Amino acid sequence: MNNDVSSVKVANCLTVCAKVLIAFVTLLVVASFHSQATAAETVMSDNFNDNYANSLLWSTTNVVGTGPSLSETNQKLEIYFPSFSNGSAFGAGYSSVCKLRGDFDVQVDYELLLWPFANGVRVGLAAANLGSPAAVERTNFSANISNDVPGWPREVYLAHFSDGVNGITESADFAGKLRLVRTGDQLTGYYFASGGWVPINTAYTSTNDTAVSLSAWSHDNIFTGQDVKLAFDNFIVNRGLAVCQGKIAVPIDIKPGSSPNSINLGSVGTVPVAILSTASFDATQVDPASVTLSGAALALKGKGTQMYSLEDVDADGRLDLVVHVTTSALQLNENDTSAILEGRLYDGTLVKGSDTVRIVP
Ligand SMILES: [Ca+2]
Ligand SMILES: [Ca+2]
Ligand SMILES: [Ca+2]
Ligand SMILES: [Ca+2]
Repeated sequence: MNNDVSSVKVANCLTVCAKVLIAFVTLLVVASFHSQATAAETVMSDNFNDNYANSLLWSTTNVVGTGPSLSETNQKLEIYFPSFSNGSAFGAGYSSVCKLRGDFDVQVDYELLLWPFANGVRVGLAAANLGSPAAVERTNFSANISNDVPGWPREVYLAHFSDGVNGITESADFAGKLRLVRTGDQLTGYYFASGGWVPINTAYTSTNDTAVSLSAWSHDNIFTGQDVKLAFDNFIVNRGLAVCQGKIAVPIDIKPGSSPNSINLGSVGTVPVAILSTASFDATQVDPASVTLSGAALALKGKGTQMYSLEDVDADGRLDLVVHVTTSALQLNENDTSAILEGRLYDGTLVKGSDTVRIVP
């Protein structure tokens, strides 16, 4: 079903909830700018299996109000609301350090681990910087019915976009998947059922670069004071271009096709490095003359020609840019385990990528 919520009281509550959500998500994003990201995957993913908060991917200090906590544990991102949790808004979550540019497609698994009926906690996958709500949720309207959308089922999926809360669909799921897709200026939310994605709603959205958050939240007037615990897992950016601190994160492959990427700093040759094209990124738009790898510029052939070529090194049907940099110019030492590529597109946009290296004598 696809319903406009018509009750004024409901609308007011949802408006407040929207403002609180935006404020909460904004807080998460502001926190993310303090992170010192140096590299990130072009298409981000995280299975949380290392039980360690990776500060290159996520802002990790996102707890609002009294009570809620989050931890990467049991190979998931777990969020816990003890019964005493309180605040006008309270919650916890992760927010991506990098932002997504243009069309994107992200999904995440969720699991409701401690979940009393109608406890008042919302669980959402959201885009944070679109200027209006952009969340797809497995939400739990409160048993305090008069404070929380009377007349609707308590356990639901919904999309909360620029057109308000829509697509409220009753659900008994204690585990499932949420997905958010931006195509042009349209945002669509989905949940997963019976082996397929079910669209919840589509609405107009901003095309701004946006961080993505995984979070859960509630409010004093709707939280029922019971322990609640849930988890996110298997976050995947299926499609998208990640922009990290103003630079497009590009996938690179030092010594294309070979691994480990052994480099002898004393050698007189060049090191090939490929900037790979993806569904969202065209490496042929990188200006070869702008590229450096750990400070080393392109090597020159006779007659001063820069050494680069366009070839499909990973056989995915897309041309990649392969450049050769002068080995002796690499600003690396024997303890380094990664090298950073920087450059510009022909339109001036900055790009950055990194790959592992093994320095050999
Ligand atoms: Ca996992
Ligand atoms: Ca981790
Ligand atoms: Ca390689
Ligand atoms: Ca390719």
